[in-house]
Amino acid sequence: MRPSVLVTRASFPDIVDRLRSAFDVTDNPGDDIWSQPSLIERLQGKTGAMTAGSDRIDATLLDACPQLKAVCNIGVGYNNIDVQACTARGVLVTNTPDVLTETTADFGFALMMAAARRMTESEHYLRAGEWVKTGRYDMFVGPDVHGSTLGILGMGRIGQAIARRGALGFGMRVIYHNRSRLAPGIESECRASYVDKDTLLRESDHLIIVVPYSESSHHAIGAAQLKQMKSTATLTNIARGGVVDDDALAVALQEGGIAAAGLDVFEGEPAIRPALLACRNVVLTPHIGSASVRTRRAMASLCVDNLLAALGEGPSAGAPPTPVNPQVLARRVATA
Ligand code: 8YV
Repeated sequence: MRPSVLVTRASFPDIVDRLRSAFDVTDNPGDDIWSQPSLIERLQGKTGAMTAGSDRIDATLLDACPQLKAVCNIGVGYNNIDVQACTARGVLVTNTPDVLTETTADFGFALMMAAARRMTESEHYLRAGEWVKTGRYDMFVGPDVHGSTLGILGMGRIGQAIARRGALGFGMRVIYHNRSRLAPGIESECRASYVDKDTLLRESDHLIIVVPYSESSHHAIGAAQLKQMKSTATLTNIARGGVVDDDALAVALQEGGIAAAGLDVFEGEPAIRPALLACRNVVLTPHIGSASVRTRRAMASLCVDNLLAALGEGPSAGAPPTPVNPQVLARRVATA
């Protein structure tokens, strides 16, 4: 009997169709968001799942779906999945790194520039017909991006790609803070200097957050950290909701603690704090950092490759390209 798999979110039908050559596929063409009980129900009898950030895969779900062998997530981040619980039950987890690095760095840079140069705020003004009435020479002045200090919190692949854009394209001084310091060769290639977190907060003209979400990065930027920043600084979050304390950020934006923010991710998204919606000096986008056609297709394709291989199908059968918990594969080989 062919294995059955569940595809939880709609993406590119031609790419998802590749799964149909090997599996019985149940998908979600209407792109409904399923609650966890509904997800559990739909996963009954399924050996694999192609999941996204909106699906919570935890011990409760795994215990209710004992036949599940692979959870293949679209996205480099996988904080929606309890990887330890998966590993303990022999469930392979995969993600989609690398293919989105440059596209997401482009977007982070664009969001930072839009916040600094007040693009959303000034567009609202123009659309409201205010320009003809109240236009002034000094309207919407904001901080420069070129030649300023770019701070990066989290210096993985996307952080490094942002650093290169800042240093090489915009003549910025680039400083970063990360759990571990980069090798000297990578630091010099990115033209980025390692600093402690306090220095990063104090000296950045434009601070971009690219750190993965975990218990230890929860509210890494809260009221105390926002107070350390320059009142002329911008903050951009393209990492995950919850790394920044959105309530504290709304206060800082309203009170002039910082100049502006660019946010692509939110605590509790897709719901957005009303206090943030009320701020004029924030650019808000619906988690689209990786959303170029080519990259979203590449992510879906890598996810399909992972699912095929995880369940022993396709050209790399048994060796999914980007496993998160490869120890599950090693254990499968040892017990085969
Ligand atoms: C995804 C992301 O598009 O890769 C990630 O971790 O946040 C985005 O690139 C999003 O998670 C869609 O599932």
